[in-house]
Order: sequence, then C-alpha cells, then structure tokens
Amino acid sequence: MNNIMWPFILKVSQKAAIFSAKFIGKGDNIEADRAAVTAMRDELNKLPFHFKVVIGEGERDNAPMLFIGETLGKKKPIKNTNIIEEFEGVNNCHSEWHIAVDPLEGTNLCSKNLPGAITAISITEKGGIFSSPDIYMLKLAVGPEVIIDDLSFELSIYDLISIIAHSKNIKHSEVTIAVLERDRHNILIDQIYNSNARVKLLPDGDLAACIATCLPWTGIDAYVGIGGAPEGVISASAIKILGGFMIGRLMLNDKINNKINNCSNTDFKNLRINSIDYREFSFISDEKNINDLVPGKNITVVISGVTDGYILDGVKILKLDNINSIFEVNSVVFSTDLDGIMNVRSQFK
Ligand code: VTB
Ligand code: MG
Ligand code: MG
Repeated sequence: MNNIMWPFILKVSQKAAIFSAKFIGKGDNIEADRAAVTAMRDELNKLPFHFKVVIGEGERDNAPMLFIGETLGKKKPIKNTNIIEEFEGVNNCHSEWHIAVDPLEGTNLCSKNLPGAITAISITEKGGIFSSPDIYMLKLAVGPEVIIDDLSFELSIYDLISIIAHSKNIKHSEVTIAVLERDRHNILIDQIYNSNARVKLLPDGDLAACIATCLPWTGIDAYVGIGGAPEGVISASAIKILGGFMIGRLMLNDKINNKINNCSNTDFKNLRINSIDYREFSFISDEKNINDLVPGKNITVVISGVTDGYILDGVKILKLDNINSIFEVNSVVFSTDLDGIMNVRSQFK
C-alpha cells in the first residue's frame, strides 16, 4: 500500500513543516505546535482515506494535539485520479490506516530557533503501531550494523560501547552516544565520557536521534535514556524499516503523575544501565522490542525539517515581496515499499 500512500503522507509532512516554520524564533511553543497540528489535520482530512490517530502526542506538556482515537480523512475515493484507482485496486480506501504523529517534535527548538525541530508522521495498516499513551519511555536504540543477539537494558554502557566499536570496527573513542541533556542522565553522560567515547547532547528531540542511529552519515551510533514514549514508538517505526534495533520500557514520571514513588528496588535490579537516575520514575511495562512497538508490516514514516538539523535541513523561506514567499522543505521518506531512503526537497509558493 505504501508505495501509493507515501506521496500523500509526504505532502502532509511538508505542509506541517511550512506552517510551523512561520513560528521559528517567535518564542511561542504553543502556537508553533498548533500550526503544525492544524496543518496535519487539514491535509489528512483532504485525503480519500480513513485514518485513525493512535499516537497524538501533546498531553504530557499540555500542547495542542491530534487526539488519540480521532479519525481523519474523507474515507471515499477521489474520482478521475489514477493513483487512487490504482490504490483501490490494491486496497479498499475504506480500510482503516493507523497513524502516529508528532506534528512538531522539538517545540522549544522551533520557538527558540535552535537546530533539530522536525515534523514526524508514521502510518501502518490497522493495528500496526502500538498506541502509546503520552508518558515516558526508557529507550535504547542502535543501527543495523551493530551485531547483537539480544539488545537488553542489562547491558552496561561500557559493554554497549564495546559491542558498537567491535561491530563497526572502530575505536571506543569514535563511538557516539546520543543522550537527552537532563539531570537524570548526568551519571550516564559521565560514564560515556569515562569510557572515552563521545556524547551527542540533545537539548530536546530524541525522536530524530533514535532514527539517526540507522543513518550512518549522522555519526550517531546509539541512543540511550528516558524520553517521550510517543517519540519512542514513532522512531521505532523508522528503525524497523531501516533494520536497526530498539527496546523500550514505558514509565510514568511520578512528579507529573502526582504519584508517590512506590517502585521497589527490585524493579531496577536487572538494569545495568543503572547510571540513569530513576528516582522520579515508575516502570509500567516490561521491555518491549521493535515488533512490540511496531507490529506492522507496511510502514511509512516521513520526517521533514523545521529548523536545520543533523538529518534534515530546515524550511528555507525565500521572500519574493511583501506578500509572496517560496518555501523549500527537506524531507526524508522511509517506507517498507521503497528500496532505500528517499531524500526530498520541494518548493511551495
Ligand atoms: C523527549 C524529546 C522531546 O521531550 O522526548 C523529551 O524528544 C522528554 O521529556 O523533544 P522531558 O523534556 O520532560 O524530559 C521533548 O523534549 C519534548 O516533547
Ligand atoms: Mg515531541
Ligand atoms: Mg510535539
């Protein structure tokens, strides 16, 4: 299905990038997010398919969002469009496609005009993506070149670095691990420095960093740490297409959820990535592997740059006069129906 679906999803992603780009450097996270959400909703509603949102993102930080369970799309074919007729031949357009979105990942990055804000959308057949609530996830991701039988949170960070170095035939000092810059990761970050490996510190935006583990040109070999669960599942859908490995465990932040931390130490006994400060968190799931996170077989993921980043360029705005502008958008399409990765640059008036 997705060789036919991806051009539509690409357009949705491009529109979300353009609309949120209007809020780059304006200091207003909420309006930037709202612009992306509205553009995605409007574009999805123009399409002749039946979409159901299974990951909407936004509850955790009270941001505007596409609601989990929301259905979108016209659910009927457009006449006289070859591509749709072809699609109908393969699959009836009334069937339900599940979508996971982070319309603006890195709202702070966008509003502060810092690198790395993107828009992300993932689509599969019905039931193909785990419908994660907007909570936290402990994540570990590596790319396809890493030779590992059983990726596990029992690995110490030293072991992880050794396995990567060995698999890629590089020195420990050349291994780069991406980590969100949060107090809970301070000891983890020190351990990576002490192993003589490199850290890629992320102010925000671990969705892109997880995907980057499968894109050799980014120089990111692994991602470790606690970030958003929706971002975790969306990145897992791209990692599955790219043949990488990822595991995740759902967590609640007890401060946010007003819970007393009643997590016994036994919950952590098998975590040799014990350099993370778990004190504010409780696990609410066992380890999920990539197929638990993304059971789907037909998967398409599109990310587009809002601000410049290490995977994508941001939206370029060329002002023609006071009224007219041309926007150039850079996107990457990952799909089980494409051979390889498609890097697209498109201009819009
Ligand atoms: C990450 C990151 C997101 O949230 O998931 C992070 O990828 C984790 O949350 O861009 P905290 O900021 O609460 O630690 C974001 O930074 C924002 O959704
Ligand atoms: Mg996000
Ligand atoms: Mg977001």
